Amino acid sequence: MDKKGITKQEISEQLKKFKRDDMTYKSGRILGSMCTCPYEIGVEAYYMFLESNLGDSGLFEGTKRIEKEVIRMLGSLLGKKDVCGHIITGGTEANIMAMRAARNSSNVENPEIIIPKSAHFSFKKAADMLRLRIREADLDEDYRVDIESVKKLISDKTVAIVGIAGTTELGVVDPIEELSKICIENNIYLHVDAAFGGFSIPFLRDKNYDLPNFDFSLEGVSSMTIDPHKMGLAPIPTGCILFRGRHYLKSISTETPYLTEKEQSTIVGTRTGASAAAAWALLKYFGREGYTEIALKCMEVTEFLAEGIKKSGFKLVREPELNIVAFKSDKIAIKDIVSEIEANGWAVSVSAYPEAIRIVVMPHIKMEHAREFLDGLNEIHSKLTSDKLPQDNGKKAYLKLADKTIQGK
Ligand code: 0PR
Repeated sequence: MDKKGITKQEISEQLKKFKRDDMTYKSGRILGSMCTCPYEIGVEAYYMFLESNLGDSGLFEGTKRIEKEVIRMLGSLLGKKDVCGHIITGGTEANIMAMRAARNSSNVENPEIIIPKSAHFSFKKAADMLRLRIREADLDEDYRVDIESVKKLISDKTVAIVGIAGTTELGVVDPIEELSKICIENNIYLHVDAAFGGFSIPFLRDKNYDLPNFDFSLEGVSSMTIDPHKMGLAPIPTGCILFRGRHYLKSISTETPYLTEKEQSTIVGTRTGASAAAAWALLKYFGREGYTEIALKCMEVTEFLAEGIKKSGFKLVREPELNIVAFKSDKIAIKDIVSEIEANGWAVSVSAYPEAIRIVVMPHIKMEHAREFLDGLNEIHSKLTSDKLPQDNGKKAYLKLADKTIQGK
């Protein structure tokens, strides 16, 4: 640290320099992220509650009430008004809390959890911290968890089964109804990771999208992760864990003798109340109708991208179920496609299983971005395979080249 401080203006100038090297969601160029531009009203609410600490909530009774209201609103969105839970840092903390509750309320030696092969890596972190053995269930041909594989892995050491409502890599929804039945029959804790899908599946179901039930209305579901900082448009960090009953929270609580509250169930101690305020503001502002519109727009762009990708000569891994499109090629290596896409200024990500280029169609990706991306993709396909482009795409590619030349002058 320097001995003397610098001026506000110098600070601002220096920070701007750092910021220049960051990508922005607004540019529409970030295609591989589950986060997006935090919506204005959420940011304003966040600022209002910057000093509020839910880790010592007796000092912040108002924020505590906000958190309770958010939990109730998200509970009712996910099939049960009287759930309990917390606004936390994100999906990772939520999944760790859920696995901890499952383990602590089971009292089993050498506990095991059954997770789909498609589960987010946060379960590996949880297993490592909590000393749980992971049993990975296979996926079916649609990349959903295979129910027979789950059944085979159940033993007297199983403390939890995990289902995913919107997988990280492909946005697929597991058959939670079947998992719920299995968990009821075998008296096993069921956690549903809806970090990504929680803020879109209910709305798309309202609009008759063919998506299965996945929430607390299924009796076997013990807990759910839902992340307002993904499709909820909240600033980072805003995650949420919901439990069916208070006893689960109790099973992971620690005594906190000198605080205004005598016990704490979250992993994080000092915990911002700003996230809860942002989530509250957004839920109230958008309401069910507003979020439905957002989810539908994302699906519209997703479907447009999926069709365009098929026409460009690349192959979809599967038809998108939520707003993620994954594609590959039989002829070209993924890394070669990615480096061309990156050279065009886009940031995509690559899924591990199956290996494919993955586009998460978040609200910052508009039709115009999708169009520009597809134009580039057509060119990439023709360049890497030397296949002829269809007539109209060829024209667009030519116009784009001409445009570049003019700009270069
Ligand atoms: N559960 C699911 C289903 C997820 O997809 C994720 C994150 C998590 C849990 C963990 O959530 P947190 O990251 O909030 O702890 N999925 C994204 C991923 O790993 C997160 C992400 C977000 C990645 C933004 C990149 C990025 O730019 O792919």
